[in-house]
Amino acid sequence: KLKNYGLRSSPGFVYQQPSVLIGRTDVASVTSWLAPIVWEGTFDATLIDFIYKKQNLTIATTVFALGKYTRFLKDFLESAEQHYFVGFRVHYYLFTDQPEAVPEVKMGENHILTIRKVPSLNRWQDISMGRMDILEKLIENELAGEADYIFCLDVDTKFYGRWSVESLGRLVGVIHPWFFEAPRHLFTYERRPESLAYISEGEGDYYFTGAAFGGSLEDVLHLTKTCREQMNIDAANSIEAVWHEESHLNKYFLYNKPSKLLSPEYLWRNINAGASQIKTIRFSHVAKNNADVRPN
Ligand code: 2GW
Ligand code: MN
Repeated sequence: KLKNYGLRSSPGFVYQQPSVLIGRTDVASVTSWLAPIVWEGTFDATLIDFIYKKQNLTIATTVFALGKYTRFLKDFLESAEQHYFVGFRVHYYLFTDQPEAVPEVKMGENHILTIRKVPSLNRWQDISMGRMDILEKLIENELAGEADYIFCLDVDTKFYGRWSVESLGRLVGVIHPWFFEAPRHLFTYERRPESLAYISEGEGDYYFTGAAFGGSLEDVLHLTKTCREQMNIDAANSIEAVWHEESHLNKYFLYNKPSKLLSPEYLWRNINAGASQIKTIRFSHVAKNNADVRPN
């Protein structure tokens, strides 16, 4: 007679058998340092939800909307409420110079929004790079005991599909939608050795977007602190990396390998453009008229 170790059939509901043999064959779903790369078809949403449900996690999520970028908030927030960590605890921290311009969006169960006023900035590069400093302070001073994971997202974006617990990990990077098929010498890393974001032509793993990254509080604190320090040193040396904090983020990920990577499903470039490997678009940049939203 078989012993059952006092357990009921675990985990107590029926789901498809995971296969040792069958998986995605058109894309890599693991890196050379054995971090998963998340694509449609690599996880069972029902099963992974079940596993994480018991942990009662809170996902802090930051977004910045200064100047004309407040116009993106309505679609960002409304679509997030349709697709982003539905059924899990989410605390959005929205940083803006115009709290009065934040639209009223109905939050789902266990989702809350905190609005923080920040000073307006003239140079857009300072808005983009300044996020690292604000994130560092937020995590350091406020999030301990309040959240378990954090994601930091661009606001000129919209959700179209599920983004949930399958994305959680210690340190999470998202592969940039323009470069996933490119050899590394073509990546838009910072190529001037004078910048601390410098990566030579023969180095690099993937090109990561600055528009979405995350992980545990501890790991993202270290990331934001390091990028902020490196950008300050660059500034003191009168150099600014070609893609600002995105360049420093890529340098950081070269030395601190992400424990999980999200495929370009998690930041696509344009909802109307396709690629055979992209079976579902979860989150995408929205088309923006730069001349219209970028005064300087
Ligand atoms: C204004 C003029 C020009 C560029 C940006 C801005 C601007 C940005 C702004 O007026 N107000 C504002 O709130 N932002 C915030 O910065 C907003 O959250 C936005 O999503 C984020 C990054 O700027 P964005 O979305 O225009 O940059 P992308 O989509 O062209 O960016 C990539 O490269 C950037 C660095 O150059 C960042 O790394 C970004 O995360 C990347 O996606
Ligand atoms: Mn953007």
